[in-house]
Amino acid sequence: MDKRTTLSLAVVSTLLAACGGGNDAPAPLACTDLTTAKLNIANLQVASAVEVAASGALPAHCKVAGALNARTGIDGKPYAVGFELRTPLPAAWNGKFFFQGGGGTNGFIVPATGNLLNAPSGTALERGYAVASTDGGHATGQSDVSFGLDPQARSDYGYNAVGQVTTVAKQIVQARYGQAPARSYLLGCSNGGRDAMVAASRFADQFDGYVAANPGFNLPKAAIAEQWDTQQFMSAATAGQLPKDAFPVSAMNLVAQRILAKCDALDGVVDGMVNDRAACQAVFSLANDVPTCTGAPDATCLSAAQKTALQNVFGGAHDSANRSLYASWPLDPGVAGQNWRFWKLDAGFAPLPFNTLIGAGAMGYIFSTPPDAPSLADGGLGYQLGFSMDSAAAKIDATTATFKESSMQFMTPPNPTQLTTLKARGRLIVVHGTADPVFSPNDTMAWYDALKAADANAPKYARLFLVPGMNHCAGGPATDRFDMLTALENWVEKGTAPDAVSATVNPADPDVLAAGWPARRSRPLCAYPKQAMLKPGATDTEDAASFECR
Ligand SMILES: [Ca+2]
Repeated sequence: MDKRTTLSLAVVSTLLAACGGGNDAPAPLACTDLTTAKLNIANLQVASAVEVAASGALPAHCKVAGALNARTGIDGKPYAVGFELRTPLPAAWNGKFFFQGGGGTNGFIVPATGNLLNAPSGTALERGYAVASTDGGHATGQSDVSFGLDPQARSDYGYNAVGQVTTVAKQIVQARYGQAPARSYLLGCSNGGRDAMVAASRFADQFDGYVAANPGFNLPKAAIAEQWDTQQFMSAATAGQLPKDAFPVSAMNLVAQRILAKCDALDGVVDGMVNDRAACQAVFSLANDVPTCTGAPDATCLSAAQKTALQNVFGGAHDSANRSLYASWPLDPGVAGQNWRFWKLDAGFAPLPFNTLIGAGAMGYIFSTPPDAPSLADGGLGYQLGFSMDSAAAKIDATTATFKESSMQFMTPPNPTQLTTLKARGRLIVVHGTADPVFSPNDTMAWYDALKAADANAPKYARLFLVPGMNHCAGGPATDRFDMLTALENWVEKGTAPDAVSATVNPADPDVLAAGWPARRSRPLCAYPKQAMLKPGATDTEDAASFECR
């Protein structure tokens, strides 16, 4: 630093001090002093602020549990935006803030350790981040969707909880350390991926980067698809059968085998993976490439009814005038994955798909305006089968005097192809499994294509990585272990944009074990629209280095 710079800084410092900033900033507060009274933040109640000793891999830290905006809903129930903030000891803080996205319909506070999703190990807290999480504005529990009867609870779940908790958590971080975080990131999958995409649109002034994994981007539309899928699966069911019976494990295994027979080699190597998704969609056909049974269905064929049902599922939800209500789905060998089956056909802990067990209630209570508030005593199957793709589906866009925001308004990012603040200061990494059974990667690709059409420079601030074979957030026959936080840090902090991110298999994954893949298998995940293809002449087909993005 030369003399002139030193002098300038001294002048600035003096001026800041004169203005009440800089040198006379409040001293850091001890953990147990992070109380309601001492923080004195509007509408904040701190329930506890305690020092937590190091345990296992988790470092010693300060845990603050609190709530914002305690109130009574129009349903007479108590509500608040609950949150947790965990901050490393001052010497261990990396100077950064991490918001941990939620999941499902939220309803409880996930410990704010900073789940890194697909990273092979570790948490954001272990990496030195201050980490926040929220219950989304209702503490009704994991599967209670009745908060959808209160309009403010809907808005809190859709976007407001993330926005408010971020603002307050950063104020507490500032109080704890005496300085604001230098960088702020949001990482989440599923509804947490949606949190990230919504924040990249609504709260782009608050974050420097985001990882949105398998995002519930157009979640109310995806919820319509949950009703649609169950209707289609049941169209192939005989009396007394449920979706899991109409489509036994052998049926989806057959579909996966036929997809592999047609598409596996397109990427240069027969390895049980279809990396050339685009070419596969062009050449594979359920109608032509899966044998139709002439007698009773068995492991080598599907009945005409089964084929029709699957064609309708993969073709995507439509109304009676054949207008698309959501998106189509890629045909990928991951449709035989256990997690695919869990969501679409058989949750296992109950004889219905999870798309029924969570999807009926979410649709009827949270995404329909006014709420349908159906009985869910049958697990939601009756509601799903009676759901009208015309009148009921239209309720995702409806408003009333009481419910002033439609579910598409409170759940989806406003203007998702006009990310001007993000463009100016942030970076967005979106990750999506090509065999996600909940949110269609085709919907995510359509968004990204539209973003690029609106702004040819979009890859400078937003990139999409598809994970061949991966189910919802993880699982499926896939290389589903990868560290997107490090990729994001390198992009934001070093200016290194990710073209390819190395991924490995989870050797304990049941789908990987069933496929018999070696634990050392690695593949590059490629920035869309590129795909991982075997390099000409490469021989070690288990090594990511043998593949290139093209
Ligand atoms: Ca292949």
